[in-house]
Amino acid sequence: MTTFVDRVELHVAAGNGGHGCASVHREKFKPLGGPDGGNGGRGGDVILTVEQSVTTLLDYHHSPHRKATNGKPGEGGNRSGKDGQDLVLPVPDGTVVLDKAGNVLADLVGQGTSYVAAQGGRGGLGNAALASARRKAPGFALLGVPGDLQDIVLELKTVADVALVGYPSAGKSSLISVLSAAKPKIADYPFTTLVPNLGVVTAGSTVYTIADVPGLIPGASQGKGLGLEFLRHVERCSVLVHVLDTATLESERDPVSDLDVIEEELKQYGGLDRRPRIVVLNKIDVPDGKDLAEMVRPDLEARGYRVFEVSAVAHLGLKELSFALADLVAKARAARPAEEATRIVIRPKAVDDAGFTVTREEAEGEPLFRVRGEKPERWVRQTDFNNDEAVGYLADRLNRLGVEEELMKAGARSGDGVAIGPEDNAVVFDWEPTVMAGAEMLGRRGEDHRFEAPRPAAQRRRDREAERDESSREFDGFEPF
Ligand SMILES: Nc1nc2c(ncn2[C@@H]2O[C@H](COP(=O)(O)OP(=O)(O)OP(=O)(O)O)[C@@H](O)[C@H]2O)c(=O)[nH]1
Ligand SMILES: [Mg+2]
Repeated sequence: MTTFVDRVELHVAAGNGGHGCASVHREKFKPLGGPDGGNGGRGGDVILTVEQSVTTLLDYHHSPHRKATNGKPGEGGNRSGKDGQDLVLPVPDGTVVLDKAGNVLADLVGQGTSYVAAQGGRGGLGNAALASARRKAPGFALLGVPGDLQDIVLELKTVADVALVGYPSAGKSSLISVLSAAKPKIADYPFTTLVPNLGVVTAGSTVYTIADVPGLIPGASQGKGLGLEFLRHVERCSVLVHVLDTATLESERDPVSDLDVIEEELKQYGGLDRRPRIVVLNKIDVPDGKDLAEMVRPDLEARGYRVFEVSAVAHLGLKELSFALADLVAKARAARPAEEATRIVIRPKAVDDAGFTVTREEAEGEPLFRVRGEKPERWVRQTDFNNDEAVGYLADRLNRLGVEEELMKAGARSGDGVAIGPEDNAVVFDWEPTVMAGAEMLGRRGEDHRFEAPRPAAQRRRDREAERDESSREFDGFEPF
C-alpha cells in the first residue's frame, strides 16, 4: 500500500532578484556614452495550486525543500536580466496552509485555487534606470532583493459532504462501497482503513461525496488506535454519520455505548458539535443484529437521532439512507453562503507600503534608533555598501521618505546609532543628518554646492520639486508602490 501523507512541513524559497548593472555605454570615438546598465530580473514566486489529479502530499514528504529560480542580473547595453521562473507546486483539493505556529494562511479548495507561499525578490535597477537630470551617470546599481524564505505546514482535509465515523469493522468502508462506485479495502480485522476513502453518491438530482475515517476506539483522543488525527478530514463535512455495528461479538459493546464512546472522542477533538448527525445501524442481515437494532432504536430516537437500519452486505435500507443523506446535504448547501468562487489567488497580506516607524531603544547605555518599515528595509537590502554613491543614494531615498525628519523628531542627534530592520537582521550605522531642522536640504552626498552658481530661493525650490517628480517617476515603471 502506498503511504498516505496528510501533513507535511515544507520549506519554500522564492527566487532572488537579479542585481542591477552599472555600465557606461562605450563606442569608438564616442568616449562619453550614457549609463546603459540594465535592470535585474525578478525572482520567481513559489505558488501552491490545487490540482485535482493530486491526492496526497507524499511528494512534499519526500522532498520538502523547494526553490524557485533567481532573476538574472542586468547587463550593459540596457539589457534587462530575465525574470526567474515561478515554481508551481500542485497540491490536493482541500489543502490547508499553516504557518509553524499553526495559524491558517490559506485554505485551498477548488481546482486552480492558488496561494503565493513565497514572493520572489525584486530585481535591482540598473544605472540607466537610476539616471536623472542631476545624477546623469550613476556609478552604481541596486542589488536584487533576496526572495522570501518560508516554513509552512500543509494539511490535507478531505472535502466530502458526508463523513462516516465509528468503531473499526463497523462497516464504514463497506457502506461507501455499496453507496458509491468507490472500491475501498474491506476486511474483518480492525483498522483495515488507514486513510480516508472517498466516494461519489448520486441520489436523485443530488450528487454528493462521502468519506470514511479510520476506525475510532475509546481513548482515540489520547492517541489510542490510529488516534484522532484523521478527524481533520471530517471537519469540512456537512453531515456526520455514526455507523454502529449491531453484530459485534465483543461482549462489552452495544450500539448505544459505542455511540457514546465515539461522541466522547468527537467532543475531545472539538469543533464538530453543531454538525448534523444521523445514526446507521449496520449488519441487520445478521438475525441477532436485526433484533438488537430494533431493541436500541427507541433509545437512539429518544436522543433525537434519525435512525436507519441497513445492511451493506445484503443491500438493505441503502436507498432510503442515500436519499436522506442527499436531503441533508442539499439543505446544508442551501444554508451555506454562495460557494466561494474557485480559482482564486491568495497572496500574503499586502505589505504596509508607505509606513515606517522610528523607535528609541538603549544599546549598551547609548541611544539606538530603530527604523522599521517595508521600504526602508528593502532599500537597505538593495544597497551595495561598498559603493559610496550607492550609500549616498540610499541616504537620499530615506531622506525623501521622511526618515531623517522622524529621526530628528524622535530626538536623534548626529553620531547616534540608527538601525534599519529587525533586531536579528538590521543594518546599523552612525547617523549623519543630511537635513537640518526645518527640512532644508544642505546638500546631497556626491554633490558639492560650491561648484554651483548660487541659485535664488525660488529656483532652488523649483529644482527640488523637479527632482522629487523625477524620483517618483524613476521608480514607477519598476517598483509598483
Ligand atoms: N454481515 C455483515 N457484515 C458486514 C456488513 N458490513 C460490513 N460487514 C463486514 O464487517 C467487516 C468490516 O467491514 P469494513 O467495511 O472493513 O469495516 P470498517 O468500518 O471500514 O472498518 P475499519 O476500516 O477497520 O475501521 C468486513 O468483514 C465486512 O464484510 C453487513 O452489513 N453485514
Ligand atoms: Mg474501513
